[in-house]
Amino acid sequence: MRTWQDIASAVAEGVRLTAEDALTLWQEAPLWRLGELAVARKREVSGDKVYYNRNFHIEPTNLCVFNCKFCSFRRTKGSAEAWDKTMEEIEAQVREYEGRGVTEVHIVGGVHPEHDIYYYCDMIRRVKAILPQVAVKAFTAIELSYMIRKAGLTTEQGLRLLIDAGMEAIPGGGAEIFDEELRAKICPDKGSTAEWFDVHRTAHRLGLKSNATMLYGHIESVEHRIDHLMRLRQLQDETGGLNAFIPLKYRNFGNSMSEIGEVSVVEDLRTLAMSRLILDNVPHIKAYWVMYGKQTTEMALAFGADDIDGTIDDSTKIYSMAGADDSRPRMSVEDMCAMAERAGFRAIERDTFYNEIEK
Ligand code: V47
Repeated sequence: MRTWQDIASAVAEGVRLTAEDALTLWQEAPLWRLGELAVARKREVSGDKVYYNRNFHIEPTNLCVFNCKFCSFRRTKGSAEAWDKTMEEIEAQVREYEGRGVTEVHIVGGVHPEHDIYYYCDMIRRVKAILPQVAVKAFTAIELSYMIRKAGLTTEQGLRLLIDAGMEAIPGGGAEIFDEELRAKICPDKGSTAEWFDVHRTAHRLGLKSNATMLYGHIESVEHRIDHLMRLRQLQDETGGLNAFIPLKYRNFGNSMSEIGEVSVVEDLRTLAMSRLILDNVPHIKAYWVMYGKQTTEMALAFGADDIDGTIDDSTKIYSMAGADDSRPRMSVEDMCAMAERAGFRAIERDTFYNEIEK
């Protein structure tokens, strides 16, 4: 077995990590060295830039046919905390962003038992009618797979309908952890790993870009995380369709795995750095500030992240319901620029496709 020092030197020269070497590096290299290697890799891709965007989320419903053990967001029908927004409510939310320079709307929610793919196509059309210049990044692979199968369509047919309605990119959610045995424990009834890959692979073939996530810090081991990242690296070798990878730290408030606790910030930084090093073919590693909180996000920039997500404007509840620092997450452009500068980088506004926005 090679030492972590040998592996680090090889990585610095651009050698691709094997699963075995990744494990040694992850477990044995000191934190500062992982940061050094990951930032050097980040610089090859995005120089001294750190990306952010002006975005908001629509969470149409928190009713869900699935019952994932880590989820703090889901409510059952009849609960006082359940919601299922009407189209008029969604349109009213979207109208608030007219003329405000927003470039992306992220639409994700529970997998509703009744709404079908035609309902979601209508939703996208209504959003685009109000904000035509805004990119619609919509629905996790699990929501997509469910609505497409329920309509009796193939993945390609379903995605084509949504693309015709105006869907332009797919967010990374629903990936959780790809290992099938673990998935059966933390989200037994949820759409499978195979479904997640089928949706993303088909989307890439149709020319859509997508993101990928990994839910970590629960019952998985470092080996499971490496397996997850290797499967994504393989997909990216095949299709090149992934824009960004987003490690999502399990937050333990208000769900049925709360007794597990949360991993340390040091573990977050190791996971970010190792994601950057293993995923040598995915251009962007996103430190999602809503989930990490602002302080860890700033530190993440010293561990290979080059994207912090966006302004959000208090439009998502998934993380505040799971115990994240900000109960009403919003960040100004000035604060995002200041954060990037303090970390020694230059903040660049981007659109969904990482085109830079001219000032
Ligand atoms: O798939 C749910 C995660 C994801 C918890 O693509 C939890 O740009 C931690 O995917 N603790 C949805 N995580 C969010 C998501 C996302 C977020 C921001 C940007 C993008 C992007 C995608 O949230 C779910 C699940 O993995 N999640 N509950 C929890 N208690």
